[in-house]
Amino acid sequence: MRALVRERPESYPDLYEPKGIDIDLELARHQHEEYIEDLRWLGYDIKTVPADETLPDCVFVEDPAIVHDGTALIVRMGTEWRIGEEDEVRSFFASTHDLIEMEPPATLEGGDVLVAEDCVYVGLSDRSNREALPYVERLFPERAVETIPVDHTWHLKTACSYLGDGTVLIAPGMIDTKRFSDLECVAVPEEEWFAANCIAEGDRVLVPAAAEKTIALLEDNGYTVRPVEVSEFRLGDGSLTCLSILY
Ligand code: CIR
Repeated sequence: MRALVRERPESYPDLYEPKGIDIDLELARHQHEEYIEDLRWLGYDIKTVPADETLPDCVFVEDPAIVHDGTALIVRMGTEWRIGEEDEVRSFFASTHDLIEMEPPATLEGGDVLVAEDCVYVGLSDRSNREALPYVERLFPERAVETIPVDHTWHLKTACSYLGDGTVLIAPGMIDTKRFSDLECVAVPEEEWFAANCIAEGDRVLVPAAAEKTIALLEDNGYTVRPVEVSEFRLGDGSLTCLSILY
């Protein structure tokens, strides 16, 4: 099992400073290093691509590619300031994976793709559109592809994540859970909506450290939980899955 992460650029705070959001770059560096250790604890070998200072959000490497079974789908990002992030990721996978390149008018971001055993759920959001669906079907020929409207948050996986074994963790009220027809939904407490984005591997799960109730909930459900400090990435509208491509 491998995880691709991307170094955090020094320019990361530049997008947020004008909005009055103060990101502590040194703390972000520390949290990113800890996050990498946490992925190792889950069993992942870590691969790293360098940052691009002209792309402040490039640390959120989940979004520019979706990787499955020896193939990397290189997306067209739906966010103008993030276009270009896919180049380094494409170069990384080019020597080891088949590549599928997305053409206009399709747009998709990895945060809108939730992969379960039998079905792939694609969030239709400001970032990802219906024209992207044939690409997802090509990447996952053995699975059904379903859509879920994303109206209340940025990406589908801002509001849910797959825990494995037919279970999805969800933030209540942020997505239509009826769409997960064959999955069991476990809801995080409403005030801990940000904890719906977790990373699970077997019975181990990474959970945002600030989500005390969710940590207790998952422990009660038999998981071994590792709390992860991601405050500086939450300030940039990211969470746990956003910081890696698991493949
Ligand atoms: C963005 O708005 O695109 C970034 N600031 C955050 C991306 C987080 N990625 C994700 O949820 N998959």
